[in-house]
Amino acid sequence: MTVRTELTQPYSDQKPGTSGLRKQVPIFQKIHYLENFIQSIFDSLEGCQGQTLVVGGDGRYFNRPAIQTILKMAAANGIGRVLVGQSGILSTPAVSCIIRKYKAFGGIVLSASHNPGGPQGDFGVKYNIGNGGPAPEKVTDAIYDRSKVIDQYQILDNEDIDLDQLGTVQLGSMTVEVVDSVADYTELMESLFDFGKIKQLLSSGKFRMCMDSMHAVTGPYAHEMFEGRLGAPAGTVINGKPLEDFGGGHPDPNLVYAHELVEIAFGDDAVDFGAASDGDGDRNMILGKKFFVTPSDSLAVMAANAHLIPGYKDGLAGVARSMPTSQAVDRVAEKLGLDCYETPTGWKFFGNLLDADKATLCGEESFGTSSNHIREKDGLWAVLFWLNIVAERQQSVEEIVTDHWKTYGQNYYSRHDYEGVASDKANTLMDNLRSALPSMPGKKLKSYTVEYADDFSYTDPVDGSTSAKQGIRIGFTDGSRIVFRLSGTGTQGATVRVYIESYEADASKHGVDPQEALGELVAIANQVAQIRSLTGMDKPTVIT
Ligand code: VG1
Ligand code: CO
Repeated sequence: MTVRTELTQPYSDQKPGTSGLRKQVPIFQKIHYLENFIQSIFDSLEGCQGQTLVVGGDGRYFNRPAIQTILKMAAANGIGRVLVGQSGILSTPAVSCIIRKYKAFGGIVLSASHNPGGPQGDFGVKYNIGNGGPAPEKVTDAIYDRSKVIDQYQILDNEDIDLDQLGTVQLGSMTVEVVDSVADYTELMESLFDFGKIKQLLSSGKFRMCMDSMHAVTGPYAHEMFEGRLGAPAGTVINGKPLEDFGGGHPDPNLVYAHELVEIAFGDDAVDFGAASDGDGDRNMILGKKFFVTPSDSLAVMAANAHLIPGYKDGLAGVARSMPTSQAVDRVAEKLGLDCYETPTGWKFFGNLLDADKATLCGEESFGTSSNHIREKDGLWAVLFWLNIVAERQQSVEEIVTDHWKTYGQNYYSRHDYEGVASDKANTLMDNLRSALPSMPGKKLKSYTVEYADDFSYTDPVDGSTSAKQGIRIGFTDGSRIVFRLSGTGTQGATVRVYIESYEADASKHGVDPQEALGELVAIANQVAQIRSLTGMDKPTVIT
């Protein structure tokens, strides 16, 4: 077995986005494309020689060959040991869990999350650091800088290893341990939640749930957890077999793409509780019987009820949300006397707050919530959190949420996505907004008055690093907001995201359709950003 040095030429488009490098599969299959990026990671890591890495992915097309390449390159680059999930499968939260549990140096997650998979679908590579979380910007910037000048990479000439067989094999001087994909993660969940109580609920015969794994990575985890340990009847988990193309679906847990679950939770014989997770298992959607929980509300309800959960019974250090996420959790924090942090979009910005114990719970409007148990968002954790709340309170999901609104008021919230917009048009839209910002404060737009208008800039309270241009915010005197930003996870053209929020304290006005409640603000968003004329679209492609 010899280490081979391959000469290569740099690609100019390997800048990681909101969550790693995401490209269409044929791009990753271009000569040396994957290898260049992986070598750029190794070249940017100081002190990784002899250390342990964790490697796994969501099982999508190209997962297996990519893992074989990464293992041979890790061995050639002097990595001491790699823990790889059986059959190449590890959910994003499981990678984070395993990095932390075994004190690994870092990990490589192979996923394009909620983007479709298959030979013409998307693939992605993300590097996570030793705390188990996505690499911060200074690391991803270093990787990108390296990728622009890379001229060679190292790889071991060796046969592929058997990823399906649990156990240890040698790859040159590096040890590869093929580990059980679900065991460590399941053990962590059992340490946080009252499995006994949840089991009573799920096996009582009086409470029916449906978990839609969308043919993505959480299938094996969900089968083991809900039908295995928690006594839910077989069939509780649907679409539980991970497929390379997710069965042709779009593994994004929202009301549009998780339509099978939506029919089960909103149909004539509706279940009491529905949940879905995304391609790599870090997102979640929570449904009650004919009731949708807005992700921003989900975070707020979790914060308000955390004391009911064994893992959080001693209280929270603080909470954090991404800037576009609704301010529902801020109201809970205020009442409970907790610090509340506002970060840019992307889980990497929560890492320092969690490490410094400034925040315990974090969340994003994009169906992502998690806590300090790992350093990624965590789909099944959120499902268990909700089940534990339901088991404790013995109330329905709808009752829990409407009670919450009575106490804290309701933050009406919606996100409108305009996908597949030409990049120059999307940039013009943002530039126009930016230049209009100084003239906005004090302006009257329909019945609203602008209080502030800015481009969000974040200074990390722990390491002092700043991240500018993180989204345009227009805030109104009554607390309503409109936020505009461009997606950093897409692979074709640009996606304009518009986030709209208003606050309603009066309980008699709660529970209205958000599109109706937010109608005037939506019209204002269209007007100030000239969305129709610039994108040529008269309505969003996805509304969540
Ligand atoms: C989107 C979401 C963001 C999330 C990111 C990664 O990013 O808005 O909240 O953290 O996806 O999630 P963007 O830049 O497209 O808006 V995942 O589950 O794709 O890793
Ligand atoms: Co994801």
